[in-house]
Amino acid sequence: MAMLSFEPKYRVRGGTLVGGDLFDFWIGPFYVGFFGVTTIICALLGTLLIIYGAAIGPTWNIWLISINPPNISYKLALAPMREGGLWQVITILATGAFISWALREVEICRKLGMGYHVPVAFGVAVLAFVTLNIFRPLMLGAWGHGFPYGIFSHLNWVWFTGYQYGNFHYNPLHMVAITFFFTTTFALALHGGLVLSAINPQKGQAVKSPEHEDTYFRDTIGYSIGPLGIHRLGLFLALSAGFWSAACIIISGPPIYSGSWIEWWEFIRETITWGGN
Ligand code: 07D
Repeated sequence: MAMLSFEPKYRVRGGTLVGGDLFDFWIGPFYVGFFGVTTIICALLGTLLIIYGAAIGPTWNIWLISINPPNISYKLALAPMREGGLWQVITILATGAFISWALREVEICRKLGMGYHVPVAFGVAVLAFVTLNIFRPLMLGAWGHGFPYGIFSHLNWVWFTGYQYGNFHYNPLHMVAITFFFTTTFALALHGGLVLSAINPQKGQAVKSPEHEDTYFRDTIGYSIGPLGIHRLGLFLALSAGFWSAACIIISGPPIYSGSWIEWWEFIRETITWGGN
């Protein structure tokens, strides 16, 4: 069925999680839904507050605008608006927008009778965000441990937080996360290259099928994971990248580990004895 005739057939009511029929309609190509409305409200309010924060701040330079979390001395209390309160409200609104967006994706999945793979995937990105700016600050006892909302300022936060633990490259779970990130891009490059090579052959040649793609990899490395398998692998690699990122930052700080990641590896020398030494 061609895409344009498919859409009206499947744009049917139902499958909503809350609100029944209330926002169960489309505006042009966009499904609205209860969670579409909550996404718009949170995102608009959050964006306006960021603009307000920029307006009361010292600069309009886009690279330098920064909405900072409260000072550590505020611990887990609410701070005055100009001293980190804005950051706290924006964090709540950002989280509200992300969760609303994920739930809107769930409603669309339900309407189409699809699996929940897309919202689950987006959920892992959201997990990384809430780990950085909600779970970890809660564990460390101050909102001041969250990262600031600014282009250069968040880079400075990563730099500063990284060196607080000696050298972040030595964080074992940071290693795992980076390995998954790099493997994800490698797998997608191979997959994208393979699909384009089959679907977009030289002028005058017939478009090739997945059988050709499978045979290409069997001929090269003796194994093909297959058309479904590559997408399962891709999802696994990408979700693992996000998951281990969240894990690598949550273990950086009390109550888990607050020393230098370089020295952490000393445990090998301390726990393993080599031939009686
Ligand atoms: C948070 C994005 C979620 C997105 C969502 C959707 C918006 C914007 C706007 C709220 C997590 C939309 C969002 C529309 C919202 C507002 C206003 C993803 C998120 C919800 N590192 N490092 C990582 C590498 C070094 C350090 C992750 C590489 C140094 C610290 C990843 C290198 C030092 C932290 C990664 C490298 C250091 C990280 C990030 C190389 C610094 C983290 C990916 C080659 C001296 C962060 C969970 C991610 C982390 C993180 C990669 C180097 C420090 C694995 C490749 C040695 C402190 N680093 N790093 O998942 O784990 O982000 O975050 O050198 O906190 Mg690192």
